[in-house]
Amino acid sequence: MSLQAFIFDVDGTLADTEKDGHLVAFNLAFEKAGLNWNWSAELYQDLLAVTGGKERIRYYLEKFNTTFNKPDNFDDFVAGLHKSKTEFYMQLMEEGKIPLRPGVLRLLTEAREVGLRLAIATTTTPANVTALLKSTLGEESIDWFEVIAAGDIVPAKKPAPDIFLYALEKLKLEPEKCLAFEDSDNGLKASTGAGLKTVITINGYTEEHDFSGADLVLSDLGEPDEPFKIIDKKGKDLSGQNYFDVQIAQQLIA
Ligand code: XBP
Ligand code: MG
Repeated sequence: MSLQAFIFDVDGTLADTEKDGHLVAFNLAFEKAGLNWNWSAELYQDLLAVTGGKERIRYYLEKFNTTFNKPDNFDDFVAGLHKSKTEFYMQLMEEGKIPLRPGVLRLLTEAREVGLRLAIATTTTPANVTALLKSTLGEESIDWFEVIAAGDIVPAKKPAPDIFLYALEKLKLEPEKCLAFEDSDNGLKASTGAGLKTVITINGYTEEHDFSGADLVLSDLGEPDEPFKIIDKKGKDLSGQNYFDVQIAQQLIA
């Protein structure tokens, strides 16, 4: 079988973590630091143009809060704020309120049954990835993924391809033998930049993004009793299909 592995993005792809997870955690960290920054869901849509929490805080100050008097040790200030945000995010994950998106567990299970290798390539921090996996799939699910490529492990975050290239290097696989799953334009630029065919599952923050380079655009991965919506089949014949499975994945790679 030419298809050897799935490489998953996390935020927006495995679970809808942004609005009810990361955004809440950012605002809790700002409040704890005594800052009167409170990012609205609308502002966060603009801020999501920049991946990486530390980079996003800098972007916010550059574009949306230019009057803030930056402290001397600004790098440490941002790093400290982001560390606090990550602690709040992990607490939110432990509360278990953010479920996996439709079809994710089903596809992961099918992939493991047929011997496909699994990897993660995400801009968020490793601690956030394991917190999400623990809260949704249990501790043992961390071992399902041969590679968890996350956050600052690479010099440049998405849309740079670095994180996907890192995952491919660790897998020792050519991109042609893998399929990537993403939710955003930044993520798609990163995966296609690494030579990967890519399935997009959109969400509220990304539905208007440009997915020209994608191989398939879906509402989500679907379930037998909760069919997906095909947003753009990119010329593929998906007649009679109600959910994304390994067989469709193999067609995309063939
Ligand atoms: C999404 C991101 C991350 C999260 C916030 O990552 O861009 O920055 O929004 O997490 P992906 P951090 O879609 O690649 O999973 O604050 O840990 O960066
Ligand atoms: Mg994403």
